[in-house]
Parts: sequence; C-alpha cells; structure tokens
Amino acid sequence: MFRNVIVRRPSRSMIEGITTADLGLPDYDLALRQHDQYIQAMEACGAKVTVLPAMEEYPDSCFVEDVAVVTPKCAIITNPGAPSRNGEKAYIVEALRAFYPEENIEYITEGTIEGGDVMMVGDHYYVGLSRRTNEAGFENFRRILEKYGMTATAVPVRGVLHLKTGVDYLSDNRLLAAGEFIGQPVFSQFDETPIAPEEAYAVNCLFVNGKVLVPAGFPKTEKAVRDMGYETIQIDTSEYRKIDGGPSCLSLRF
Ligand code: CIR
Repeated sequence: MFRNVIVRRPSRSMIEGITTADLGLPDYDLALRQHDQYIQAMEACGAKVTVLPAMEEYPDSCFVEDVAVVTPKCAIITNPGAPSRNGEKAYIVEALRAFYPEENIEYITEGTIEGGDVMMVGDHYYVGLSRRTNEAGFENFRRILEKYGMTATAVPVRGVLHLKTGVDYLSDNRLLAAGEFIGQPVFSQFDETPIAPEEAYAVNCLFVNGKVLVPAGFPKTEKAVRDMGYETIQIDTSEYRKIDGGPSCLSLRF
C-alpha cells in the first residue's frame, strides 16, 4: 500500500526540459491542469499527496521520480546522469526527511543512476543500464539495498530513455512490455502483456493501491489493463510527453 506520494509542480521553464520527442513545446497552463488531475487521481487511490513547489532553475524538476528511490525500508537519493538535472537531488532530501529517519536516507556516491531506471517488484529492483544510469551507479545502489535485505538485477536499456519508458510492473506478477523489452529472458517469470508499437508511450502505466493510472489516448492499453481486472484512471500527460515524461516520472510513491 502506498500511503504517501510526493510530486513537484512543473515550472514555466519546463519548455526547456530535455527532450527527444519532437512533439512541440509544452503548454504550461495545460501542464498545470494535468498536474492537478494527476494529484486528484493519486488521492482517489487513497494516497496523501505532498506537493513541492516548482523550481524554475531546473526545467525537468517536476519529474521527481528520477532523484530518489523510495523503498519501505530506506530512501535512496540518486545521482542523476543528466548534468542539467544533477542539482535537483539536493532538494528532494528535505522533503524526504519528513518521512524517513536520517539513518535511513542513503546517497549514491559512485556512478550515476536515475529513478526512472528503477523498477520495484516487492523486495527486488530491476535497474536499467541506460544513458543516465551506469554500472558504478547500479553497483552502489545494489550495495545499499543489500544492507536492508533487498536485491537488484541490472537490465541493459538501448533504445529508450529509462527502463520504465519500456517496461512496467503492475502487481500480481503482471508486467507490461514494449519494444526491446518484449520477450526479454530477464523478465520471463512474469505474465507479460506486450504493448502495441503505436501505443508504446502507454507502457508507462502506474499501479497505485489496486488501481492503474493509464495515459489518456491509448485505448488498446487501457482495455488490456482493464481486462486484467484493474480499475483504470485515465490521466492526460500530453504536455509531459513532449519532454519525454510519463505518469511514473511525476511522483515518488511509498
Ligand atoms: C529528462 O530527460 O530527464 C526529462 N525530460 C524526462 C524525465 C522522465 N523521467 C522518467 O521517465 N522517470
């Protein structure tokens, strides 16, 4: 059960966020409305939402998922591989101090890692080795988890930004996979649902307390998730998609 969710309001500077999407510039006012709806969806899932203020100096700072990995036993402050985002990590610590005792806040000090590359499945974490997360970062992360009795597996990421841009764990052994992750041996123990190529963006759904947030506008994926027995909540993340962001990137859940 996730009791808490942390989000950060998007900044006007989000139009300068890092992107590969070629979908045009985000509309800030629409992004704010979509953020309001995201918060409401989280509340509808029974989570208490902490809303952090926008940070203009960091265009991508609404994507709080990348700067920390929050587990039931500890919070791990990451070391973002994107230079323009690295400074964001200092600001998430303060917010997490309200939820974790100081001794359970850990820091990545070697290599780089971003939370978008970390997929939690119970006490086990799959970590994408991507343009943002390297071997040294993974190894540092794995050693921290080990201290708390948790484990990790590295997964190569080739064609997408982060691991969770291409694969998503829901619950009850169910996995959504797109593109390069379809049929990957490393995930062979899961009940895998392949996502259609034209809906690949929607693989980044978000399981929250029994419900699943699904990006709006991807009917095949929404139906597939509903057919698994989940109640779905469609959320429009069109303005975040323009800077390579999806539902999971916008929050920390614990
Ligand atoms: C970035 O390139 O860092 C942002 N424009 C998008 C971050 C998306 N985060 C995520 O998938 N966890």
